[in-house]
Amino acid sequence: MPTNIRHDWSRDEIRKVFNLPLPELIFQAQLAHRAFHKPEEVQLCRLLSIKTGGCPEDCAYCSQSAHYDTGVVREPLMNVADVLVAARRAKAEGATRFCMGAAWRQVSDGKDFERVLEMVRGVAAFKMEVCCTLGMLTESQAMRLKEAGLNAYNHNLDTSPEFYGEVITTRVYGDRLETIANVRKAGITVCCGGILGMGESDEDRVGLLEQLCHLDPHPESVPINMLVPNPGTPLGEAEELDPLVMVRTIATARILMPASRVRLAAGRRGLSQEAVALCFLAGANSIFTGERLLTTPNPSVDSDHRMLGELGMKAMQSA
Ligand code: SAM
Ligand code: DTB
Ligand code: SF4
Repeated sequence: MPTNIRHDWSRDEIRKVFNLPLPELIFQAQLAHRAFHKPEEVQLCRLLSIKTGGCPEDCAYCSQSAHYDTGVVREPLMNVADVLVAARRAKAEGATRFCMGAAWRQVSDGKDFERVLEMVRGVAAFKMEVCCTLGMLTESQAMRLKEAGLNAYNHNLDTSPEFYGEVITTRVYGDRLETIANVRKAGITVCCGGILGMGESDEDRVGLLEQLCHLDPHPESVPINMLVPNPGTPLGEAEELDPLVMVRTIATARILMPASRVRLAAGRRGLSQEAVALCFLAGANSIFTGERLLTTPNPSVDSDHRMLGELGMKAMQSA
Protein backbone atom coordinates (compact mmCIF):
# COMPACT_ATOMS: atom_id res chain seq x y z
CA MET A 1 0.00 0.00 0.00
CA PRO A 2 1.42 3.46 -0.87
CA THR A 3 2.92 5.07 2.19
CA ASN A 4 0.94 8.30 1.90
CA ILE A 5 -2.25 6.61 3.07
CA ARG A 6 -2.62 7.58 6.71
CA HIS A 7 -5.08 6.66 9.43
CA ASP A 8 -3.65 8.87 12.15
CA TRP A 9 -4.68 12.36 11.06
CA SER A 10 -5.30 14.47 14.13
CA ARG A 11 -8.34 16.69 14.42
CA ASP A 12 -6.05 19.72 14.31
CA GLU A 13 -4.44 18.61 11.07
CA ILE A 14 -7.82 17.88 9.49
CA ARG A 15 -9.19 21.27 10.58
CA LYS A 16 -6.18 22.96 8.96
CA VAL A 17 -6.76 21.13 5.70
CA PHE A 18 -10.51 21.91 5.76
CA ASN A 19 -9.79 25.63 6.29
CA LEU A 20 -7.05 26.03 3.64
CA PRO A 21 -7.56 28.83 1.13
CA LEU A 22 -9.90 27.28 -1.45
CA PRO A 23 -7.39 27.30 -4.37
CA GLU A 24 -4.79 25.54 -2.20
CA LEU A 25 -7.36 23.05 -0.89
CA ILE A 26 -8.49 22.16 -4.41
CA PHE A 27 -4.89 21.94 -5.65
CA GLN A 28 -3.96 19.49 -2.90
CA ALA A 29 -7.14 17.50 -3.49
CA GLN A 30 -6.28 17.33 -7.19
CA LEU A 31 -2.79 16.04 -6.41
CA ALA A 32 -4.27 13.32 -4.20
CA HIS A 33 -6.97 12.52 -6.76
CA ARG A 34 -4.58 12.20 -9.67
CA ALA A 35 -2.21 9.95 -7.73
CA PHE A 36 -4.93 7.30 -7.50
CA HIS A 37 -7.68 8.00 -10.06
CA LYS A 38 -8.32 9.17 -13.59
CA PRO A 39 -9.57 12.74 -13.12
CA GLU A 40 -12.08 12.60 -15.97
CA GLU A 41 -13.81 9.41 -14.80
CA VAL A 42 -16.93 9.24 -12.66
CA GLN A 43 -18.60 6.08 -11.44
CA LEU A 44 -22.35 5.95 -11.99
CA CYS A 45 -24.26 4.18 -9.22
CA ARG A 46 -27.96 3.36 -9.04
CA LEU A 47 -30.09 3.19 -5.93
CA LEU A 48 -33.24 1.19 -5.40
CA SER A 49 -35.43 1.22 -2.33
CA ILE A 50 -36.33 -2.46 -1.92
CA LYS A 51 -38.37 -1.88 1.27
CA THR A 52 -39.75 1.58 1.86
CA GLY A 53 -40.93 3.49 4.93
CA GLY A 54 -42.10 2.46 8.37
CA CYS A 55 -38.59 2.48 9.86
CA PRO A 56 -38.45 2.39 13.68
CA GLU A 57 -35.38 4.66 13.81
CA ASP A 58 -35.85 8.41 14.29
CA CYS A 59 -33.16 9.87 11.96
CA ALA A 60 -34.24 13.52 11.79
CA TYR A 61 -33.55 13.83 8.06
CA CYS A 62 -35.33 10.72 6.87
CA SER A 63 -38.60 10.46 4.95
CA GLN A 64 -38.83 6.78 5.90
CA SER A 65 -38.88 7.06 9.67
CA ALA A 66 -42.18 5.92 11.21
CA HIS A 67 -41.78 8.75 13.74
CA TYR A 68 -42.71 11.45 11.20
CA ASP A 69 -45.61 12.07 8.90
CA THR A 70 -43.85 12.58 5.57
CA GLY A 71 -46.34 11.20 3.07
CA VAL A 72 -43.99 8.40 2.00
CA VAL A 73 -46.08 5.34 1.19
CA ARG A 74 -44.88 2.18 2.94
CA GLU A 75 -43.95 -0.66 0.61
CA PRO A 76 -43.07 -4.18 1.74
CA LEU A 77 -39.94 -5.97 0.52
CA MET A 78 -39.92 -6.09 -3.29
CA ASN A 79 -39.96 -9.28 -5.37
CA VAL A 80 -36.62 -10.54 -6.62
CA ALA A 81 -37.75 -10.43 -10.26
CA ASP A 82 -38.68 -6.72 -10.07
CA VAL A 83 -35.34 -5.86 -8.48
CA LEU A 84 -33.48 -7.67 -11.24
CA VAL A 85 -35.43 -5.78 -13.92
CA ALA A 86 -34.35 -2.50 -12.26
CA ALA A 87 -30.73 -3.63 -12.03
CA ARG A 88 -30.64 -4.69 -15.68
CA ARG A 89 -32.05 -1.32 -16.70
CA ALA A 90 -29.52 0.51 -14.53
CA LYS A 91 -26.71 -1.38 -16.21
CA ALA A 92 -28.10 -0.57 -19.68
CA GLU A 93 -28.11 3.09 -18.64
CA GLY A 94 -24.43 3.01 -17.72
CA ALA A 95 -24.44 2.24 -13.99
CA THR A 96 -21.68 -0.06 -12.75
CA ARG A 97 -22.85 -0.24 -9.14
CA PHE A 98 -26.30 -1.14 -7.85
CA CYS A 99 -27.26 -0.34 -4.27
CA MET A 100 -30.36 -1.79 -2.61
CA GLY A 101 -31.70 0.07 0.42
CA ALA A 102 -34.16 -1.20 3.02
CA ALA A 103 -35.76 0.96 5.72
CA TRP A 104 -34.88 -1.46 8.49
CA ARG A 105 -33.31 -0.77 11.87
CA GLN A 106 -31.44 -4.03 11.49
CA VAL A 107 -31.46 -7.21 9.44
CA SER A 108 -33.54 -10.05 10.92
CA ASP A 109 -32.79 -13.62 9.94
CA GLY A 110 -35.71 -15.23 8.14
CA LYS A 111 -37.46 -15.20 4.82
CA ASP A 112 -36.95 -11.48 4.08
CA PHE A 113 -33.20 -11.83 4.56
CA GLU A 114 -33.20 -14.97 2.37
CA ARG A 115 -34.93 -12.94 -0.32
CA VAL A 116 -32.33 -10.17 -0.07
CA LEU A 117 -29.60 -12.80 -0.47
CA GLU A 118 -31.33 -13.94 -3.65
CA MET A 119 -31.41 -10.35 -4.92
CA VAL A 120 -27.68 -10.03 -4.22
CA ARG A 121 -26.94 -13.27 -6.12
CA GLY A 122 -29.06 -12.06 -9.04
CA VAL A 123 -27.46 -8.63 -9.33
CA ALA A 124 -23.96 -10.08 -8.91
CA ALA A 125 -24.65 -12.28 -11.94
CA PHE A 126 -25.05 -9.09 -14.02
CA LYS A 127 -21.39 -8.27 -13.33
CA MET A 128 -22.21 -5.04 -11.51
CA GLU A 129 -20.82 -4.02 -8.14
CA VAL A 130 -23.52 -4.97 -5.65
CA CYS A 131 -24.12 -2.90 -2.55
CA CYS A 132 -26.78 -3.06 0.17
CA THR A 133 -27.82 -0.79 2.99
CA LEU A 134 -30.09 -2.64 5.37
CA GLY A 135 -29.35 -1.14 8.78
CA MET A 136 -27.44 -2.94 11.52
CA LEU A 137 -25.86 -6.28 10.72
CA THR A 138 -24.27 -9.09 12.73
CA GLU A 139 -21.02 -10.68 11.64
CA SER A 140 -22.75 -13.90 10.56
CA GLN A 141 -25.28 -11.98 8.47
CA ALA A 142 -22.41 -10.10 6.86
CA MET A 143 -20.73 -13.44 6.06
CA ARG A 144 -23.90 -14.68 4.37
CA LEU A 145 -24.14 -11.50 2.28
CA LYS A 146 -20.50 -11.96 1.29
CA GLU A 147 -21.14 -15.56 0.24
CA ALA A 148 -24.07 -14.38 -1.89
CA GLY A 149 -21.68 -12.07 -3.77
CA LEU A 150 -22.12 -8.72 -2.01
CA ASN A 151 -19.25 -6.34 -2.79
CA ALA A 152 -20.07 -3.37 -0.59
CA TYR A 153 -22.22 -2.42 2.39
CA ASN A 154 -23.35 1.16 3.03
CA HIS A 155 -23.61 2.28 6.63
CA ASN A 156 -23.01 5.97 7.27
CA LEU A 157 -21.66 7.66 10.37
CA ASP A 158 -23.62 10.72 9.16
CA THR A 159 -21.94 13.35 11.38
CA SER A 160 -19.51 13.85 14.27
CA PRO A 161 -19.94 11.79 17.46
CA GLU A 162 -20.73 15.09 19.27
CA PHE A 163 -23.60 16.08 16.97
CA TYR A 164 -24.99 12.56 16.44
CA GLY A 165 -27.43 12.71 19.34
CA GLU A 166 -29.03 15.85 17.88
CA VAL A 167 -30.01 13.88 14.78
CA ILE A 168 -30.72 10.33 15.95
CA THR A 169 -31.72 9.09 19.40
CA THR A 170 -32.73 5.48 18.68
CA ARG A 171 -29.15 4.25 18.33
CA VAL A 172 -25.65 5.36 19.23
CA TYR A 173 -22.45 6.02 17.29
CA GLY A 174 -20.90 2.82 18.67
CA ASP A 175 -23.69 0.74 17.08
CA ARG A 176 -22.73 2.15 13.69
CA LEU A 177 -19.03 1.43 14.25
CA GLU A 178 -19.86 -2.13 15.28
CA THR A 179 -21.79 -2.87 12.08
CA ILE A 180 -18.98 -1.35 10.02
CA ALA A 181 -16.52 -3.66 11.80
CA ASN A 182 -18.76 -6.67 11.09
CA VAL A 183 -18.86 -5.76 7.41
CA ARG A 184 -15.07 -5.49 7.36
CA LYS A 185 -14.59 -8.84 9.12
CA ALA A 186 -16.69 -10.54 6.45
CA GLY A 187 -14.42 -9.17 3.71
CA ILE A 188 -17.05 -6.84 2.24
CA THR A 189 -15.90 -3.36 1.22
CA VAL A 190 -17.20 -0.49 3.35
CA CYS A 191 -19.24 2.42 2.03
CA CYS A 192 -19.41 5.01 4.80
CA GLY A 193 -19.93 8.74 4.79
CA GLY A 194 -22.30 11.40 6.06
CA ILE A 195 -24.75 14.23 5.51
CA LEU A 196 -24.14 17.96 5.46
CA GLY A 197 -26.76 20.64 5.95
CA MET A 198 -28.35 19.39 9.17
CA GLY A 199 -27.27 22.43 11.20
CA GLU A 200 -23.89 20.94 12.10
CA SER A 201 -20.81 23.15 12.45
CA ASP A 202 -17.55 22.99 10.52
CA GLU A 203 -16.10 21.32 13.60
CA ASP A 204 -18.71 18.53 13.25
CA ARG A 205 -17.76 18.13 9.59
CA VAL A 206 -14.11 17.86 10.61
CA GLY A 207 -15.14 15.40 13.36
CA LEU A 208 -16.96 13.19 10.85
CA LEU A 209 -13.94 13.18 8.53
CA GLU A 210 -11.70 12.31 11.47
CA GLN A 211 -13.82 9.25 12.28
CA LEU A 212 -13.89 8.15 8.64
CA CYS A 213 -10.14 8.43 8.07
CA HIS A 214 -9.36 6.63 11.32
CA LEU A 215 -11.13 3.53 9.99
CA ASP A 216 -8.36 1.17 8.94
CA PRO A 217 -8.56 0.35 6.07
CA HIS A 218 -10.35 3.51 4.91
CA PRO A 219 -13.89 2.99 3.61
CA GLU A 220 -13.45 2.14 -0.07
CA SER A 221 -16.41 4.40 -0.79
CA VAL A 222 -17.27 7.66 0.98
CA PRO A 223 -20.68 9.15 0.18
CA ILE A 224 -21.07 12.83 1.02
CA ASN A 225 -24.78 13.65 1.03
CA MET A 226 -26.28 17.13 1.04
CA LEU A 227 -29.50 17.11 3.04
CA VAL A 228 -32.61 16.69 0.92
CA PRO A 229 -35.14 18.38 3.21
CA ASN A 230 -38.22 16.21 3.67
CA PRO A 231 -41.39 18.03 4.80
CA GLY A 232 -42.70 16.48 8.01
CA THR A 233 -39.25 15.60 9.38
CA PRO A 234 -37.53 17.72 12.04
CA LEU A 235 -35.08 18.86 9.34
CA GLY A 236 -37.79 19.59 6.78
CA GLU A 237 -37.23 23.34 7.11
CA ALA A 238 -33.46 23.28 7.59
CA GLU A 239 -31.53 26.23 6.21
CA GLU A 240 -29.99 25.66 2.78
CA LEU A 241 -26.32 24.67 2.83
CA ASP A 242 -23.64 26.81 1.18
CA PRO A 243 -22.44 24.58 -1.71
CA LEU A 244 -18.84 25.50 -0.92
CA VAL A 245 -19.20 23.50 2.30
CA MET A 246 -19.80 20.44 0.13
CA VAL A 247 -16.73 21.37 -1.93
CA ARG A 248 -14.52 21.79 1.16
CA THR A 249 -15.73 18.55 2.73
CA ILE A 250 -15.25 16.56 -0.46
CA ALA A 251 -11.77 18.02 -1.00
CA THR A 252 -10.75 17.22 2.57
CA ALA A 253 -12.13 13.67 2.25
CA ARG A 254 -10.14 13.27 -0.97
CA ILE A 255 -6.91 14.39 0.73
CA LEU A 256 -7.44 12.22 3.83
CA MET A 257 -8.60 9.11 1.93
CA PRO A 258 -6.89 9.46 -1.46
CA ALA A 259 -7.52 5.94 -2.75
CA SER A 260 -11.23 5.85 -1.87
CA ARG A 261 -14.10 6.69 -4.15
CA VAL A 262 -15.70 9.87 -2.89
CA ARG A 263 -19.33 10.08 -3.91
CA LEU A 264 -21.29 13.27 -4.42
CA ALA A 265 -24.42 11.48 -3.18
CA ALA A 266 -27.83 12.98 -2.29
CA GLY A 267 -28.61 16.62 -2.95
CA ARG A 268 -27.40 17.19 -6.51
CA ARG A 269 -30.77 18.65 -7.51
CA GLY A 270 -30.01 21.45 -5.08
CA LEU A 271 -26.63 22.22 -6.68
CA SER A 272 -25.90 24.17 -9.87
CA GLN A 273 -23.86 22.45 -12.59
CA GLU A 274 -21.00 24.78 -11.66
CA ALA A 275 -21.15 23.65 -8.03
CA VAL A 276 -21.18 20.01 -9.16
CA ALA A 277 -18.15 20.74 -11.36
CA LEU A 278 -16.35 22.19 -8.34
CA CYS A 279 -17.18 19.00 -6.40
CA PHE A 280 -15.53 17.00 -9.20
CA LEU A 281 -12.50 19.30 -9.07
CA ALA A 282 -12.42 18.71 -5.32
CA GLY A 283 -12.09 14.98 -5.99
CA ALA A 284 -15.60 13.54 -6.15
CA ASN A 285 -15.52 10.63 -8.61
CA SER A 286 -18.85 8.94 -8.15
CA ILE A 287 -22.52 9.97 -8.34
CA PHE A 288 -25.94 8.38 -8.12
CA THR A 289 -27.83 8.45 -11.40
CA GLY A 290 -31.46 7.74 -12.10
CA GLU A 291 -34.59 9.79 -11.49
CA ARG A 292 -34.93 8.68 -7.89
CA LEU A 293 -32.54 8.19 -5.00
CA LEU A 294 -34.48 6.11 -2.44
CA THR A 295 -37.59 8.24 -1.97
CA THR A 296 -36.55 11.64 -3.34
CA PRO A 297 -35.90 12.93 -6.88
CA ASN A 298 -32.49 13.02 -8.54
CA PRO A 299 -31.34 14.40 -11.94
CA SER A 300 -32.30 12.20 -14.93
CA VAL A 301 -29.87 9.80 -16.60
CA ASP A 302 -29.99 11.89 -19.77
CA SER A 303 -29.17 15.13 -18.01
CA ASP A 304 -26.27 13.46 -16.23
CA HIS A 305 -24.81 12.09 -19.47
CA ARG A 306 -25.22 15.59 -20.95
CA MET A 307 -23.48 17.18 -17.99
CA LEU A 308 -20.54 14.77 -18.14
CA GLY A 309 -20.27 15.49 -21.89
CA GLU A 310 -20.24 19.24 -21.28
CA LEU A 311 -17.49 18.87 -18.70
CA GLY A 312 -15.49 16.56 -20.99
CA MET A 313 -15.77 13.81 -18.39
CA LYS A 314 -16.96 10.26 -18.80
CA ALA A 315 -18.67 7.41 -16.99
CA MET A 316 -16.36 4.77 -15.58
CA GLN A 317 -16.75 1.72 -17.80
CA SER A 318 -16.31 -1.20 -15.47
CA ALA A 319 -15.82 -1.36 -11.79
N1 SAM B 1 -31.69 2.34 6.91
C1 SAM B 1 -30.35 2.23 6.51
C2 SAM B 1 -29.41 3.05 7.34
O1 SAM B 1 -29.82 3.99 7.97
O2 SAM B 1 -28.21 2.73 7.33
C3 SAM B 1 -30.12 2.53 5.07
C4 SAM B 1 -30.82 3.62 4.33
S1 SAM B 1 -30.41 5.28 4.76
C5 SAM B 1 -31.60 6.08 3.77
C6 SAM B 1 -28.81 5.59 4.07
C7 SAM B 1 -28.21 6.96 4.25
O3 SAM B 1 -28.83 7.88 3.37
C8 SAM B 1 -28.34 7.62 5.59
O4 SAM B 1 -27.39 7.16 6.49
C9 SAM B 1 -28.11 9.07 5.25
O5 SAM B 1 -26.73 9.39 5.31
C10 SAM B 1 -28.60 9.19 3.82
N2 SAM B 1 -29.86 9.95 3.76
C11 SAM B 1 -31.07 9.52 4.17
N3 SAM B 1 -32.01 10.48 4.00
C12 SAM B 1 -31.36 11.56 3.49
C13 SAM B 1 -31.78 12.87 3.13
N4 SAM B 1 -33.02 13.27 3.28
N5 SAM B 1 -30.86 13.71 2.63
C14 SAM B 1 -29.58 13.31 2.48
N6 SAM B 1 -29.13 12.09 2.82
C15 SAM B 1 -30.00 11.23 3.32
C1 DTB C 1 -25.96 7.31 0.91
O1 DTB C 1 -25.01 7.79 1.57
N1 DTB C 1 -26.83 8.02 0.25
C2 DTB C 1 -27.82 7.18 -0.37
C3 DTB C 1 -27.27 5.77 -0.08
N2 DTB C 1 -26.18 6.03 0.78
C4 DTB C 1 -28.14 4.70 0.42
C5 DTB C 1 -29.20 7.45 0.11
C6 DTB C 1 -29.64 8.86 -0.16
C7 DTB C 1 -31.05 8.99 0.28
C8 DTB C 1 -31.60 10.32 -0.03
C9 DTB C 1 -32.97 10.50 0.48
C10 DTB C 1 -34.02 9.65 -0.15
O2 DTB C 1 -34.08 9.52 -1.40
O3 DTB C 1 -34.88 9.15 0.58
FE1 SF4 D 1 -34.46 4.20 9.02
FE2 SF4 D 1 -32.20 4.46 7.62
FE3 SF4 D 1 -34.16 6.32 7.45
FE4 SF4 D 1 -32.73 6.14 9.68
S1 SF4 D 1 -31.94 6.68 7.62
S2 SF4 D 1 -34.97 6.32 9.57
S3 SF4 D 1 -32.38 3.93 9.78
S4 SF4 D 1 -34.29 4.22 6.79
